Amino acid sequence: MKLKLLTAALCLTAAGVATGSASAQTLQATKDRGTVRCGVNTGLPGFGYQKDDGEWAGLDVDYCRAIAAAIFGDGTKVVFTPLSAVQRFPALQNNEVDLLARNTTWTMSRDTALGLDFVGVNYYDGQGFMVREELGVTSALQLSGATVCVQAGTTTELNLADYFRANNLEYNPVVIESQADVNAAYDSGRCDALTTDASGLYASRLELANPDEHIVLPEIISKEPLGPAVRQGDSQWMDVVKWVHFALLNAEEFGITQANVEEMKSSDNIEIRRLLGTDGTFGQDAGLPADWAAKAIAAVGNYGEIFERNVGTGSPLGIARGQNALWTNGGLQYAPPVR
Ligand SMILES: N[C@@H](CCC(=O)N[C@@H](CS)C(=O)NCC(=O)O)C(=O)O
Repeated sequence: MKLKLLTAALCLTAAGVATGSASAQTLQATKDRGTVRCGVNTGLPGFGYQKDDGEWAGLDVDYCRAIAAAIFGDGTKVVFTPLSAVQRFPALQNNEVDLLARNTTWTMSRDTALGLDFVGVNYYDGQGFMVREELGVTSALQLSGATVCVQAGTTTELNLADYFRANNLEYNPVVIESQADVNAAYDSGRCDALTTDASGLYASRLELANPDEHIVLPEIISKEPLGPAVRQGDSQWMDVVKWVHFALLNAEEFGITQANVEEMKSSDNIEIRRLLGTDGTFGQDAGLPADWAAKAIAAVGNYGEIFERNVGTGSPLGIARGQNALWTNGGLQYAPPVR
């Protein structure tokens, strides 16, 4: 038990330690190299995973491609580095990747003690539980005495401890480094429950032998705002990653899609023309080509298109927009203007 807690503490605080500021040259280094180095999940369907043909896919993966397209006009100029939960922060701190787009929760300790900067939230999530339906449990509060499978080095592991302690429930955590092994342990019956981000539960369920035999319990026990992160101390690079995120959201708000982005460049709406680079010098001011946003949208579509394709109701994960709807549709996704 002590050892397991130590793993989590290491991951959240001292791992990799290089918490100082980044050399403020990531954009130039990226241009010189000709590729963006993106730290992604080792294999989380819908977010970051390799398809059967080896091609990377997922919502986070599309963010990497959008950034490459904004810089190079070409969304294929990305080197993907798969990282486990424990590996991800040292990889970013040690300059092995230029950003993390890896279902990573924005927390205060990661933003401060770990020397990272989060650029925004590309998926509002929360932690949940999955159990076998035959267990007859309908609430997480009935899990007293349960054995719970959880991945090491995650906020998940820490929230689990908080939740059971706060509710005076006993539990036995089974802490495992790789999510594939977490899923396998749960599937083999080693644990009564599996806990992770709700998005991850949908993905994990797909990988079980009989997905229909498992239910997700109603409690969401934490806030998990997931988003891209960069090294602290390089505001120019942070701006690039941040504004690509905002561009994808603004594109959805303005009805700019992968299919119509070219014609939208001559829209009567000046806000659209500013975003697409046919009015003003917004791209150049960020160290990017004038058509940075147009290229990003042409490569992967707007935020809504990215969401639907990878995790939406028409995808195998079947997730509703919910909190990830635009603010104009009652959701939380909101981007500042290109002005
Ligand atoms: N959002 C949480 C959890 C992130 C996380 O690593 N989740 C697991 C479960 S969904 C995962 O992606 N595992 C895949 C892997 O490490 O291969 C965090 O940032 O700590």
